[in-house]
Amino acid sequence: MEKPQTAVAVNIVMVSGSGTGQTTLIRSFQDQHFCPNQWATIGGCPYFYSREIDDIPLQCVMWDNGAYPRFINVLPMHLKRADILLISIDITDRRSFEIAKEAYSFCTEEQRTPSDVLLVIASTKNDLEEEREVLESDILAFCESINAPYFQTSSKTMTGINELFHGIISHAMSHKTERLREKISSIFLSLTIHNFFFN
Ligand SMILES: Nc1nc2c(ncn2[C@@H]2O[C@H](COP(=O)(O)OP(=O)(O)OP(=O)(O)O)[C@@H](O)[C@H]2O)c(=O)[nH]1
Ligand SMILES: [Mg+2]
Repeated sequence: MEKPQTAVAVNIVMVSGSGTGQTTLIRSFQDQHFCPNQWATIGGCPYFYSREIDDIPLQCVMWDNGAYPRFINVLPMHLKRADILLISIDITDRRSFEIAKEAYSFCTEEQRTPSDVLLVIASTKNDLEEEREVLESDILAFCESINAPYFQTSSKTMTGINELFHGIISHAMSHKTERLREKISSIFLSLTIHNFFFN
């Protein structure tokens, strides 16, 4: 694959109900260990992740949106530029599942997200199986109904965290480099046609 001149930018927009463990998920991925005791997120907060993947520079922004629906007003602004919409469900909180379904409807209504956005569902706190309030079969049925890939995670045990972020980032990168290549070929084609007629 040809190395792009500029970095590929990937926007991950994250949405969930209060206390789902969304900030902890991001911080644990960034620091590669469990980061408890986060402040409650107010509005929306960007976290950055830059790497070279297969010689391609990557600049990833993970938008940590404050609890849905409390901070619903700032969400459309972030959704507009989303490559990935990541909705999380806390398995120990039945309400977080209901909120995730409501958030999914809000985010995908009225063209709030680009039509080619990758929608992903993650469950959190899978180390707390004995406190489970959301059936795994209900989450799977929801994911199937909206055709979204599903990742089980626990920030506490670092289970599924790298699989989740590396999986969605590499998907978005190959999607974006493909689109960039298509754009470059169409510009090249227009220039060739222009030169043919006007030179
Ligand atoms: N046992 C366990 N606790 C977790 C896990 N992830 C997060 N927590 C705890 O859950 C609580 C809420 O985590 P946050 O990351 O602040 O949740 P949030 O979704 O960002 O919450 P708000 O920003 O307030 O909406 C904290 O006490 C975390 O330590 C996990 O995987 N396992
Ligand atoms: Mg938070």
